[in-house]
Amino acid sequence: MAPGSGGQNPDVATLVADYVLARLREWGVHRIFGYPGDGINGFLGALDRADGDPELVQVRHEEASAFMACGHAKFTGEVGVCLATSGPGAIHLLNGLYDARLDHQPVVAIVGQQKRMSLGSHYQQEVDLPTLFKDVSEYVQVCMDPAQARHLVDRAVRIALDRRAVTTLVFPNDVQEEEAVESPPRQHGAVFSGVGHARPRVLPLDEDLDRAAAVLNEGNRVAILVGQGALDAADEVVQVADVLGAGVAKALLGRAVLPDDLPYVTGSIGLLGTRPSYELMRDCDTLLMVGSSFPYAEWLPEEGQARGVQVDIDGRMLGIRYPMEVNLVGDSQATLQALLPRLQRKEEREWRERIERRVADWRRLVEERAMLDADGINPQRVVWELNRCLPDDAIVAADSGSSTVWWARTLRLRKGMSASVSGTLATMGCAVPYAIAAKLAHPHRPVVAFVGDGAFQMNGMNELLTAAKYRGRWSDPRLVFCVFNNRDLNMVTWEQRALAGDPKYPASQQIPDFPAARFAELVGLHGIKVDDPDDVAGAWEEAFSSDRPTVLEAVVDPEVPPLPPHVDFEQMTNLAAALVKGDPERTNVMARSLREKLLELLPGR
Ligand SMILES: Cc1ncc(C[n+]2csc(CCOP(=O)(O)OP(=O)(O)O)c2C)c(N)n1
Ligand SMILES: [Mg+2]
Repeated sequence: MAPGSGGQNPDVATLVADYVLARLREWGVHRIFGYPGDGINGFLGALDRADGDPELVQVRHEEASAFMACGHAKFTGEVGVCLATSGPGAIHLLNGLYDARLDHQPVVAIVGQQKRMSLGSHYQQEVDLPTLFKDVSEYVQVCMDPAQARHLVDRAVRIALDRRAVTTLVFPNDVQEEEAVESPPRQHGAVFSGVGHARPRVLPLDEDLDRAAAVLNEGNRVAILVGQGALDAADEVVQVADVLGAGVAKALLGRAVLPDDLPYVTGSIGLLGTRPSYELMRDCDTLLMVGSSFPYAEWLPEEGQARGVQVDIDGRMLGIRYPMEVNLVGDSQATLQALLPRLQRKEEREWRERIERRVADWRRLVEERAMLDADGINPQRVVWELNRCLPDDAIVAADSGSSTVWWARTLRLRKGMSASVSGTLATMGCAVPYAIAAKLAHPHRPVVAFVGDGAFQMNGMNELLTAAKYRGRWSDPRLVFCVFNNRDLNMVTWEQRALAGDPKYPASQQIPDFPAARFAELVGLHGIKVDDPDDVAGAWEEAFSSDRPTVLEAVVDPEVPPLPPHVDFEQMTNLAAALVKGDPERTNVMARSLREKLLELLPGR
């Protein structure tokens, strides 16, 4: 349907809302995640008339629609669009929009508003939306005139894509239902915008590439850190790592850049990361950072220890984590391609071999830790068994909690897989909506979500209803929500112990033992509950061969420590203090933490 053709019914005049949808369609938007309200009645009517293009995906809570828009962007590279009514609906969007903003995802939010004539009167559901959305949005505008709609849509989508940012359009409900103006009158003040955005190829200047190459060539022990900005530069990262004899660590959002089976890939970095990543940064003399804004400086080399080169498409993100010697604004792929002919192959391979030995040793340790018994199931075992049967083209999303640690550390990604988390906002509640958005976008790929029981109770269980609502369209039903039932807000419990030196505080930490698998059955999905480690492998097989989306509820031991890869003296002292102060689980905590650490000290390590 051409913009403004008035939908399917020729008797219905083209309204502003119809026009906006048609314009979004021209921009390639075919799915909008949203929830109704009379503030967007005009859009609901228009969506009905649009007859499924764009389709409305109806969620349980507006926050989920923003998470889904963000997840759609993360797993497709396209702009994600969400829709909410005025006042409360708009407010509910915010956390999901901040998730997109902080992880640099292109998302457009469309929100309703009261009629123009009521604004400023303390009217019902009247909220100052431009002010409310100002911080989260790169661009926020209210459509006060039908003639504005065209350039507002064009700018909102283009800015979202170009800046990889959130943009927000506010439509008073009377404007939505006014007759559309496709082409503004040819008079002073009118603007005539167009559709289309092409990603540029951004390359640093030759002299800066030369400087970068000199730093990398002069180094003896090169470490590479990749983030999501390197997702389309996998081959180039491999080649650069090979020439430089370097190891490659991955920030959380860059986990899918390289598979975990390459011998020099040290895996995730940071508190949730691996020991070889920690050692890579500790021992390197040169750091090449590509497409990452990994925030924690204490996991990077010490200032002065290494010379640095950074590549980022966004110049604002350069030199803010480590004082780099050469800061290159550029596409990761094009920039690495341009660097490669300037790099000299390092003939001395001792550094690379050292990294590979550490990686191999770490992988054995991860398996051994996963196989340790526990009270209930060791959560690492759940992920280890998944490694054995995870289909090739799987998409794996994780929530925020201790399961993020197992996702980051124990889950082994192979070529062709995709993965994401709420990397920078680190918000709870993202995994289930991300997974649903991924399945809608890639119905033939298997999708797995790691969800803590706290996150499941917070919002995940509600969105199971959304999965149940749409499951009929998936001929490949492989969508598995793995719920880690530990009756605890475990990540924070451990943070209290190791960072604050406080014992577990049951009033804030313990949560109800909720029957997630039974709940899944109740809403028409498949539910599997496992509490015996020997049943985990079979449970995964069953989940992947089920005829419908499945909740795999694993009853796991909350006292298995999500230990950081390197425990410093202060963390140990804090943990000891927490236990002395009377942690209700001190016996188990002691036992499990010691065993995990002792494994590292076994002869041969
Ligand atoms: C919206 C939000 N609220 C609170 C937090 C702080 N927080 C981070 S992890 C966590 C615990 C999550 O518990 P659960 O989902 O059960 O996972 P677990 O750590 O137990 O595996 C909390 C409360 C957060 N990151 N996001
Ligand atoms: Mg929990």
